[in-house]
Amino acid sequence: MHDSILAAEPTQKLRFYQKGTFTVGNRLVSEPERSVQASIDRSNALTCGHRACQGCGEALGARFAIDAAMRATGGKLIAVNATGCLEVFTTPYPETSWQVAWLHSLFGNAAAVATGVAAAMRVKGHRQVRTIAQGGDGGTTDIGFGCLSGMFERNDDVLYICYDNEAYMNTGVQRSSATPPAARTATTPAIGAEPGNVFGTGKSVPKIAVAHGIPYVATASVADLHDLERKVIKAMGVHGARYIHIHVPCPLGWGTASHDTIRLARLAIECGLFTLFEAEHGVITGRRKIRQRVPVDEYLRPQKRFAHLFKDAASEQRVASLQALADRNIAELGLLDGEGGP
Ligand SMILES: Cc1ncc(C[n+]2csc(CCOP(=O)(O)OP(=O)(O)O)c2C)c(N)n1
Ligand code: SF4
Repeated sequence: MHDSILAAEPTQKLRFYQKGTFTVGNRLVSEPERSVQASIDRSNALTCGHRACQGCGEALGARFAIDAAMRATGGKLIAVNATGCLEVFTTPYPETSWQVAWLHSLFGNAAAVATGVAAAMRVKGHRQVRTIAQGGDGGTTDIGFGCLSGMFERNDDVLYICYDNEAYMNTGVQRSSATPPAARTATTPAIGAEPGNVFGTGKSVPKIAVAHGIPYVATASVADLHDLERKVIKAMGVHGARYIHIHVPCPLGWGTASHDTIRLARLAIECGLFTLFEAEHGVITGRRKIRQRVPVDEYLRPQKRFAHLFKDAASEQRVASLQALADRNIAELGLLDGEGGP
């Protein structure tokens, strides 16, 4: 299963409409190409009964990611989880929704704790037991960033997964360094001459991970769960430091309908504000081209965090600035048909 998925990438012949959940699409592809979730043998590492909001992209992304990692490692997996929504909604004491060996670290040290777990497994001779660290964008791009960079720089044998919902959701939607410009959060209110998050701030941790030259970096999205599984399986086939950054819409923090999670994740990609790429040892080796380009306002309008951008004509310039950001992303990776690159 594992090898055949790898052999099938990246040119699996599926139509666009099949790319959402893959529950229907799965029946249309050959057995070896079906997703991990399509198998009755899936591990259900994150099982039912957790307390995520309806339509939580993070819960969906984590279930697919960890099940794929369980498949790739034959269940020999330890997951270290930073503080945040994923930790809180899965483990209200004394309950747990995890069916995988799972540790809660502090908010900012998941990468360091995972490094210790991986070293302990090595020293004890359990080399087949693999380690994952996971956390939200606040835990990853802000408070845990030093530990993460250390883990990359030492090339520790850990896959770190960031679930990027673009703010500190668990504590009431505060801005992180992954919050997009203009977005309203509790700490970037929609008031004043430049409402919402400030333009020209923030950072791209996927790009920073690439700059560390680690064996594998990928971005992924709940818009394409098959691609997400493929990237996790690929990452688990490699040793050393690996990083996957998954875009996960958050209905509560974004002010969106729970049934719109996948649609918004897809629009983020199709407008160019979130890009899908892979890199190995510091070199970009793959990117997902845009299939049906849309202007950024199609993605922004359904979200209450951007509602102030559509109240008056004076905000048009700010939407144009976001469009310019998307255009830059698209140009940087050559995401339109006919453009070159890997
Ligand atoms: C050192 C420390 N500071 C602050 C907190 C409070 N805290 C818990 S979860 C959280 C936000 C988590 O945000 P993020 O990492 O983006 O994950 P999300 O909840 O959005 O998935 C904060 C600030 C903490 N637990 N520890
Ligand atoms: S606040 Fe957002 S990330 Fe947290 S459980 Fe709800 S939808 Fe998921």
